[in-house]
Parts: sequence; C-alpha cells; structure tokens
Amino acid sequence: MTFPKNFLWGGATAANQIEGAYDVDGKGLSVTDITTAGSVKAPRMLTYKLNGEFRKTPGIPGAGLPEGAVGAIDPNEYYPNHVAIDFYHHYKEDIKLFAEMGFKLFRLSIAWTRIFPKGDEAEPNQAGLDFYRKVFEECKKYGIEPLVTISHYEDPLYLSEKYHDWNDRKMIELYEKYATVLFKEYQGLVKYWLTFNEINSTLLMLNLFGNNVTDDAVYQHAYQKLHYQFVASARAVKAAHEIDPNYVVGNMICGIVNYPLTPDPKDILANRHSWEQNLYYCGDVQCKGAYPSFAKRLWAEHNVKLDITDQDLADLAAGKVDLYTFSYYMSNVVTTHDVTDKVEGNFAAGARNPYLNYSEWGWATDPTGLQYYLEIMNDRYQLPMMVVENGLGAVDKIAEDGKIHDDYRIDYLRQHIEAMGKAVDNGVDLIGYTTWGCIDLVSAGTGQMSKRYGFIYVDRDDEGNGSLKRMKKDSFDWYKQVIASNGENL
Ligand code: BGP
Repeated sequence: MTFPKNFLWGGATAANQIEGAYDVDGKGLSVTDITTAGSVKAPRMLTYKLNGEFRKTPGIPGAGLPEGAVGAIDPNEYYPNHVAIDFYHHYKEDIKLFAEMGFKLFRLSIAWTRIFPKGDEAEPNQAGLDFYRKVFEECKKYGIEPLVTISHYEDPLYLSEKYHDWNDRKMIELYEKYATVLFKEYQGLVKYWLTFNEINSTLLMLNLFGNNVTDDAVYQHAYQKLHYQFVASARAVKAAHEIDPNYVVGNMICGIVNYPLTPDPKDILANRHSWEQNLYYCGDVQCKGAYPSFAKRLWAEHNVKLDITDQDLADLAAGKVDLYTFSYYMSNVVTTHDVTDKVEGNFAAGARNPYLNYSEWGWATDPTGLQYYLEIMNDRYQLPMMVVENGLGAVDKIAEDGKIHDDYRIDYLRQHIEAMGKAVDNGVDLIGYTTWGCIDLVSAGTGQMSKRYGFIYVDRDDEGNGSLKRMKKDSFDWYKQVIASNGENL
C-alpha cells in the first residue's frame, strides 16, 4: 500500500462548529446560531427552537424558518455554537497543534455571515475578511494548505428566511458575489476550495435516516433548491478559474454507501435507484456539467417542475468541478421487504446490516464501504479525489493518569486508512484525507460536545461548562506517526 508522495494528510472542521464568537466583529446570525442542542435520536439540523418550543423543518436543514425566526435568540437557552470551542480566539494555538502532527491540509469553512452579515450587503465586513486572512497566514507559517468550504450548513439566517432556504434564484447571485469576494481576497493564501458542504444532504434527508417524506411539495422544494445551488456552484467554479487558473475547486458529497439487503432483484434495483437519487444526481451535475438521464424519472416520481433556464444549463456546463470530495462515516442497507431487525440512531435508521458493528449513535463502521465508494466514483468521474471527512464520534474519558486513551478511534481510522490504501493500489486517484473534527467540536447532528472526533480534546461539556483547555489524546501521537510515514506506519 503506497500513498502518493505528496499526499495531503490533515483534518477538517466547519466555522459554526468551532469558532464561537457568534456575534463578534460584526458577524450576523447564521441558521446554525439559532439551533439548540438536540438529542441522540433527534437530528438537530432538522429542529430549531422558537419561543421555547421545538419545531421541525419539513425535512431539509434550514428549511421552513417561519417569520420571526430572525433574532429569536432566547437568553435563557443554551446554543452550543455561540461559543463552540472558541477557535476564534484560539486559532494560533490550534493550528500550532495541527502543525505538530504534521498536517499538510486543514479543512475549515468561512462563515458567510462574517463576510456579509445579512448576506446581501453591498460591501463585505472588513473585520470578517481580516479574521480569515490571519488564519490562512498562520497556516502558511507552518506550510499547511487550507481547504476552504465556502458554505457549510451556515447560510445567513436573514437570507434563509427571506428566500425560504434557497427557494429563490436571487440566492445564486448573492452566493456568487460572496464566493468571488473570497477568491479575490485570498489569492496566494488558498488554493483548494469546496463550494457546498454535503450538497446532496437535501435529498438524503428525505428518505434515509428513518425519514419517510412522501410529500411532493417537499421534493419540489428540495430539487429547486439544489438546482439553484448547482448553478451557484458552477458560477463560482467559473469565477474562481477566471480569477486564478491555479485554483482547484471541488464539490462535496455526503458519501453514504447503500447496499441491497437481499439478492432479490427488486432490492438490487431499489439500491441502484437510491445511489442515483442520493449520490449520482448531485455528483453528475457538478462533475459532468449536465443533468443525468435518470433526473427525469426522479422529478416525475414527485411531480417536480423546475425553474431551469438555458443560461442555467450553459452555466452548469461551464462550471464543472476539478476535484471530487466527500465525507464518509458509514453504510446503510436498502430493501423493499419488511424488516424487524432495525437500527435507530442519529442520522442512521433502517435495516441493520448483520455483518457490521454500530457506534453509540447507530452509525455502522464499514471501512470496506470506503474502498467500494472510492473505486466506483473514481471510475465514474475520472477526477482527483479527497476524503474530506471521516472519523468516529465517541465519548472520551480522562483516565486516572490524566490522559485520554482513545484506542477505539485509532482502530477506526487505521481501518479506513488501510481501505483508502487498497483503493489507491487499485488505481484510484486519491490526493488527500482530512479526518473530521481533528480537534473536538460541536456535533452538527446533535449539538453535543460529548460526541467527540478529535486528536485534541477540548474541555467543554454538553451544557457549555469547561475551561476550553486543549489536551492531546493518544490518537494525536498515532496520527503524527501516520503522517510522518506517509501512511506506512499504522
Ligand atoms: C457531516 C457534516 C459535519 C459533521 C459530521 C459529523 O454530515 O458535514 O458538519 O458534523 O457530519 O456529524 P455529527 O456532528 O452529527 O456527528
């Protein structure tokens, strides 16, 4: 197993899950700033609290915010993202620790609301631009390349309410303007960009994870939102290439592998169709620059009629991504049969795969699925690839010797790195790997701090208590040795 010589090892985060300082230096409210902590079973991204009451969106993160949601911050409520791990004030210390592990790549996102607080101002907020400049300069000091997600589930709340979660083509130009500001501002400091985090989650949420949305209006919203995001993404790719031909711009897909539960041909076909809806639909548009032939079937199934112009189609063709990136945590099974053996958890529900073990949150550990996914997508798109999220969310305990012995995390990562190595040996053009939550952060799905992924422990609990002190876990030294040996010494 040999990883390419300049393989980009590193870690990944998102602004709203690490930065805190949610209202500092002119930042506006993001949709994530009004979400409170959820629970193991209730995916938080689908829930928000307004006037003391939990409400559910129609199945799409950020969708359906009612009038009055803007400014609905209850002083008596705990919002985990408001402080998070306070990366805003600890970034130097944190990047130094990443450098000590030997990171070549650090994935982070930019909070749109630091740059444009409401999302549609004429001029960007200078303090927001300055913050990310300082972060990128700090990375550069250590030879760490930033990998920047332009939008990671953190739309400006003002825009989300005004345009009903991307249900208006006006969002395209606002996003394009925001992205263009970034491409101009950080030229020379950033090379790798991702347009939208897990863009396909809009579709995944509809009928995976125990959601069984059948309402055509919800599909209409989901596909229209995606169309506007595809055009916004394509226009951003084009702008990036015009501003700097060296920019490498990728998509980002939530890479959940599905398997048929039985050899019943009906299950095999259902599984293929789930790949089409959940993975290929977004991947094809962003990598091939056009809608796939099965799109017509998907739209017809739910009477979806889309606002698509000829200019949109030209934009899609002109804005193909340079890089295919994805997150990978688990696999699921698909069946047309009734099942009794089910798994339940946060973002994981349905039939249980008897060959796999499940985490406390119901996520199946499946390294072979990662190899399978890499080989399929390499074949389909023939693009360089990066795994930009992967890891094990687990509760860590400080042992009597004052250390954190997270051998379970090391085991999980070792198996997945081995799987990537096998894919590389089979010819997959894999160029980078960033583990999710390289430093402990607020869980997106639950709002918990106790669902930890990091090599670096952060002293903060689910209620917001703790000193925010950073501590190296056992996995810290292990990952350092993995990077130093370019994946040989696992
Ligand atoms: C992905 C998101 C991340 C991250 C990760 C882990 O879907 O892109 O933001 O949070 O999942 O999920 P969780 O935080 O729910 O454990």
